[in-house]
Amino acid sequence: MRKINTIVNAKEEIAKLKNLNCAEDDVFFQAMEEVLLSIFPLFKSDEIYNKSAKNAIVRRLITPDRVIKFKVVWLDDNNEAQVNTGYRVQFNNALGPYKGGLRFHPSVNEGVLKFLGFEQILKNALTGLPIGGAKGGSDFDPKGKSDFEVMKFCSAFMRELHKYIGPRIDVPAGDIGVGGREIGYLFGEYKKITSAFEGVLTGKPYFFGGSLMRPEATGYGAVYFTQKMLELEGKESLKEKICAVSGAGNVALHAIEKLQHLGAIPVTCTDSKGTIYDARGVDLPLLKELKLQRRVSLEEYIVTHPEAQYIPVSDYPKGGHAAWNIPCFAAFPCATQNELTEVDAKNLIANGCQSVTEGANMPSTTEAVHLMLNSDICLAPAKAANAGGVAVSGFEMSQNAAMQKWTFDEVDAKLQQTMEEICENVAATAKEYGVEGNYVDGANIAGFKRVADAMIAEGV
Ligand code: NDP
Ligand code: 2IT
Repeated sequence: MRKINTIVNAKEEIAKLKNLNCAEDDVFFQAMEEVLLSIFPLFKSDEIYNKSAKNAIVRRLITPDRVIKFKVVWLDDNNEAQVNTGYRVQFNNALGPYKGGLRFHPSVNEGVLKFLGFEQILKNALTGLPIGGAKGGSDFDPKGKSDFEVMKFCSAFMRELHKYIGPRIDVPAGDIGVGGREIGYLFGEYKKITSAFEGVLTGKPYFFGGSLMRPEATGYGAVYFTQKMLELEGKESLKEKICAVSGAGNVALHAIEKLQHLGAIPVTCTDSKGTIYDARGVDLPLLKELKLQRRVSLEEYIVTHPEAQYIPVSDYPKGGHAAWNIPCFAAFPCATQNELTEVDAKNLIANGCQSVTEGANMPSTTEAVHLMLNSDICLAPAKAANAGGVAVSGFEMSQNAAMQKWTFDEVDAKLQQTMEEICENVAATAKEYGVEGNYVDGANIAGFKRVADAMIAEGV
């Protein structure tokens, strides 16, 4: 039998694994390849992971425990039936109950949710909390729907999903298109069906079991991570520095908020239609009004701020994005996958950017990651830098189980401590495995070690 430490060409091995359960152009393949390229050297250098071969750890890690796919039928405001597809990818529960968000967006398909669920395994492992990895969602588009339609969709979605989840089994939360409103409707339906008031979802509104500062957690956490990384790498702090941020949703708004608390100057934000560049610093109260209350396009920003610039997608640099073309000290991609391309990485490097923090999941393309790792940029990978959201979800599970409510300051302090510990662990792991300063490899190796150790200890 072939021993894993005889692998000489990781790329060859990955090409074989690719055929098992993903298409070459799939985002799942992109996520898997990056992790496997980071961890294969580990098998050569670390005897204990020879155990991985006989336990088929890699093969088991890249294969979800189960992929649940279901039909969701709901009535729109004209009383016409609409049909969507729902999913839950329960990837790995070696470390705890399946845990991860739900995404409602027309681009959702099995490949997208497998990539997100796979990333979630290692992210959740990095938090040090007892949570496994999962992701779910639907191709339903909440945009342009009335509250009532969103409620009816969420109820129909939960009528199927409830069969597969539970506070000790699988605990979904929010992601793109799923915030407090959707979690509230999903929770209400779960409660009606099961009669159980229990912590089956996180990201709940505070007054029925949510944790204070869960909405802020991912964005704040990404900034806490960046502060620590800059300190460890001997770079200047964020104070008074120009920052470019993408997205205008949960993660972006709170990254902007924390950057402003620290005296940094975030000058951009984006949505799917365009980019705002406000050289004086973005007006956060206005942004919150546009995106959280009125749910309108960013173009409206310039109605009250004509001195700011609105750049529609049609005017973006060829193959790139306007936000990454603006000179900045630190960049925070916080919208969606593959929103920072090779063109963008070249622009950031040319403009002297010092750090890129992935608030979104896998926002940088493979080519962009490669360029940034070979530049002066410190790259904070998503599975470490945006783990603050799921960490506070873990705190919400603790509060629900103990029937407790923690204060905002308590949760904030625990979040900051968690992000700093993740950052230090990732940096130390990179150093230990001979890739000092490479936070991508550090995060992949550190996360993998925790999950692999548990899988081996739990047996086949
Ligand atoms: P939201 O739905 O709150 O906001 C998403 C933002 O990204 C919106 O501004 C949206 O613009 C934009 N966006 C979404 N899809 C696209 C696209 N295809 N092209 C361009 N812009 C797009 O989501 P979140 O802020 O919660 O999530 C953002 C990212 O952060 C995602 O990658 C998510 O997986 C990740 N993340 C989220 C966590 C959380 O706790 N919420 C935790 C960890 C990671 P528009 O409104 O025009 O669609
Ligand atoms: O990508 C993510 O980490 C999330 N969307 C949050 C998951 C969670 O369970 O809080």
